[in-house]
Amino acid sequence: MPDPVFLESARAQYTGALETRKLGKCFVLLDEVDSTNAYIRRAADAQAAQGLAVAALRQSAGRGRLGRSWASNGGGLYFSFAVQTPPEMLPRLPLAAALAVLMAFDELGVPDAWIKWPNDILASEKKLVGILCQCWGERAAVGIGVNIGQSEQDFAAAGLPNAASLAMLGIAAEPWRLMARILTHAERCIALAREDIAALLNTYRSRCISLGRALVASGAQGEIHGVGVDIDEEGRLILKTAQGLKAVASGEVKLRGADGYI
Ligand code: BT5
Repeated sequence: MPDPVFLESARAQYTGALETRKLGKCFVLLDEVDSTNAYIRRAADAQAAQGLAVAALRQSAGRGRLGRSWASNGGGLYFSFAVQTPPEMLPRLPLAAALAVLMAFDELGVPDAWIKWPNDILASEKKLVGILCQCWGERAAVGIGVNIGQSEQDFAAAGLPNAASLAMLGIAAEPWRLMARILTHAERCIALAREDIAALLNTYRSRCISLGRALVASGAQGEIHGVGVDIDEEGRLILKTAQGLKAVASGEVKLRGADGYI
C-alpha cells in the first residue's frame, strides 16, 4: 500500500484532471501487482467492474502482446481499465486507446509523437508507450504503459535501445494527472469508435506513422513485405504488396520498418 502522503497527492492529481462520465471513477492504486491487466480480469470476473481503473507503481509480470513482457520496475505509469463492449467493437479498442494517449500528449506538449499501428506511441521513432488490449467474452482490459522518468542509461541497462521516456523528451509529467487525462480522452474515443468509426479513423490515420512506409509484418504465416496504405474499420492494417492488397490484424503480427525498428 503506497504511503498516505503519497496517496493524497496522487488522488489530488487524478481527481483534479478526470472528466469522465463513468470511466475511472472507481480507481485503485497499488504498490505492486503482477499485471494491471490481470488485476482487471480478476476484478471483472468477480464483479463486472464497469469502468474500473487500476494503476501500480511496479508490475512483477508486466505483459506485452504475443507473450512479450513490459519492463515495469518503476519510472513509468502502468495502468489498465475495464470496458464492456460488443464483440464487433473489440478490434477498434486499440485504435481508440492509442488516440486517447496522443490527445493527452498533445495537451502536455509532447513533440512529434506518432502511433505505430496498432497502438504503440513513438517519439523520434522510439517507443514511449505500449498498449495491451485483452478480451474475454464482451469484457476487455485496456492496459497502458507510459515511460515517464527513465533515462537513456536505464533503457540501455534493460536492453531496450528503442525505448524513450517523456523525461528524455524534456517533458515533466505528473503521472496521475496524465492517467486521468488519458482516461478522459479514452471514454470519448471509445464512444466515437462505437458511434462514428469513420471520424475516429480519419483522426487516427493522420497520426499514424505506419502509413506510407515500407513495412514488414511477421506472423504465423511468415513475413509480408509492403507499404502501409490504410487502416480499415476492423482496425486492420492494409499493406500494398507485390501480390496486391493484404489486410493484417493486430493480434497476429509484429510490425517493423523495412530498414530497421520503427
Ligand atoms: C506492448 O506490447 O507494447 C504492450 C505493453 C503494455 C504494457 C501495459 S503496462 C499496464 C498493463 N499491464 C500489463 O501487464 N501490460 C499493460 P508489445 O507491442 O508486444 O511490445 C513489447 C516489447 O516492447 C518488448 O518485447 C520490448 O522489446 C519492448 N519493451 C518492453 N518494455 C518496454 C518499455 N518500458 N518501454 C519501451 N519498450 C519496451
